[in-house]
Amino acid sequence: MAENPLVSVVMGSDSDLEIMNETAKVLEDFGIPFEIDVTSAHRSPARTGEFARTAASRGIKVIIAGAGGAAHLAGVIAAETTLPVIGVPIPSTPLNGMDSLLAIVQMPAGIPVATTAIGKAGATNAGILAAQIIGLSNTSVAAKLQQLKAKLAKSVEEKSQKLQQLRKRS
Ligand code: RP5
Repeated sequence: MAENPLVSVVMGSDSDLEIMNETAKVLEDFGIPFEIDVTSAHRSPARTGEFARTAASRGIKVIIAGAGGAAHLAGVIAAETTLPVIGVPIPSTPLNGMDSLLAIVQMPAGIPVATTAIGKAGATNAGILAAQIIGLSNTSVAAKLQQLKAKLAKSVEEKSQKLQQLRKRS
């Protein structure tokens, strides 16, 4: 665990870890110190409330919360802090994450939660979005974000060339 984390990654259960590890990988790549833990809106409401109320005073700048099912974790955290909160819908129930997506995205006016896509893509994007927020005041992270854009564009160029070569051969 990083000494002075800037981002806090929490999830409703340890069964969410496989997906939330995608967020951790992104933050590691960006060199952003983060903490990662389990806390549940329903099973440990007191722990979750305490976490949300004290996060800003501990130096946290962004909170990422992944949860599945009736996924209230990101919302109840957002209710208790003025830090930006990003919610990741986890596909952990027979409804495959549609339940989590709607629970996270349909926040009432006044309590915003930035909601990502369901599953691993969403967990990756939560890490990048947190990096974009940190990057507003951190030139090293901002430079890495530019590198990521360049890398993504290059990968499309390569895919395009590969496809044209395949078409020439057929
Ligand atoms: C949610 O319930 C968690 O975020 C998890 O996605 C889901 C199932 O949790 P477990 O029963 O595996 O602990 O609160």
